[in-house]
This record gives sequence, structure tokens and C-alpha cells, in this order.
Amino acid sequence: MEETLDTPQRLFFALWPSDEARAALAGWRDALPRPGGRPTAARNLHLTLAFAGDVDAETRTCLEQAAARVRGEPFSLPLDRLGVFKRGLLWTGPADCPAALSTLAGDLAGVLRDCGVRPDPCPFHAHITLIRRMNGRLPGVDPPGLTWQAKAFCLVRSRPGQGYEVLKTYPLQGAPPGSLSERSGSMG
Ligand code: 2AM
Repeated sequence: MEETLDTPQRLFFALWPSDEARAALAGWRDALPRPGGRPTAARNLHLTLAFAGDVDAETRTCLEQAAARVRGEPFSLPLDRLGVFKRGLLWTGPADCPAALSTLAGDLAGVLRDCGVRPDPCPFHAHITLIRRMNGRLPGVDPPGLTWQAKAFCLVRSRPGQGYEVLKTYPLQGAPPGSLSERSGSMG
């Protein structure tokens, strides 16, 4: 379908750590004993902070501008928990959510509300989706034990069937962040 200015865009805020950090996590995941299912490509591994869903161009601009006013400090994110959600979704995340992470997720839920978007009513559950529709069980597997360094958060576009596109990156520096970079590229 041809895109126009009126075409809604599916957007969300996420932590999108370095290529190295995501490759290390994918390497750990790929060494698991035959879990089956659909692994998330290394380039797509992320932690969703606030899901906006389908929004129009005006709302996207509002989200971009409001996100630039969010303050936060860099933090470490230990991936010391492994779990399975319904329909065989294997995830990892922190056993104890760092205060800086829950504050950031809460602030971004506020950004959504300020722009007229209703945030997910479910409590924030920090997780990185590793595999979807896993068939098997994972008896006796320890969590990755890796630690991600969160230095920025991103506004990301999801194009169903085509993957993700990082639209904007906002540094976590405490100081007025603005937009660190604007890069785009098909991450399908
Ligand atoms: P998931 O990995 O647990 O499916 C893009 O879809 C990102 O937004 C994914 O990380 C997804 O989480 C998350 N997300 C949160 N709420 C969503 C929703 N209602 N629909 C689709 N994705 C959602």
C-alpha cells in the first residue's frame, strides 16, 4: 500500500543497546538447546518502554518533541532472569527492575498521555523477546547473565512484515537531551 501523510505509523519507545550487546545476547540465545520457534533477529533485539501503537503524523511530532524533554541517567541492566510468557514467548530481563528503568518507562507513559495516546493499562514488565512460539521447554537453563548498558532510549517504528526502524535516539544524560542522532534504516 502506498504511504501518504495520513498513513498511521506504529510507534513505540524502546531501549536499543549497541550492536555488540545485542549480538552477545543473540549468541547466547542461539546456543540454547533446540528451543524451536521464531528467534528475534539480533538486529531487532530491544526492550520496549512504552507502546504507542498506530498514530498519525501530528501525534508522531508530539511524541518526538515530548520525548526530547525526558530526563534520565544512564543505567546498567542485568539480564539475570529468563521466563516464558503465553504462546511460548521466551524473554529475558532484570530480576529486579532498576529504579531508573521503571522511572523512564513511567515518564514515557506520561509522554504518550500528553500526546493523547492511551498507554498499555498493564503494569510495565521489563522484557526482551528472544523467541516467539517456542515449542519446547528449557529445563535447567540459566539466564544470560549479561548486562546491557542503557545510555539512550529510542523512538522506533514497527512496519508489520518489514521489521523495525529507529527514528530518533535520545541520550540519557540528565542534561537537556534533545535528539542525539536521527538515523534510519530497515532493521527487518
Ligand atoms: P513483545 O516483544 O512482548 O511482543 C513492537 O511490537 C514492540 O512493542 C514489541 O517489543 C512488543 O512486545 C511491544 N508491544 C507492547 N504492547 C504491544 C501491543 N499491544 N502490540 C504490539 N506490540 C506491543
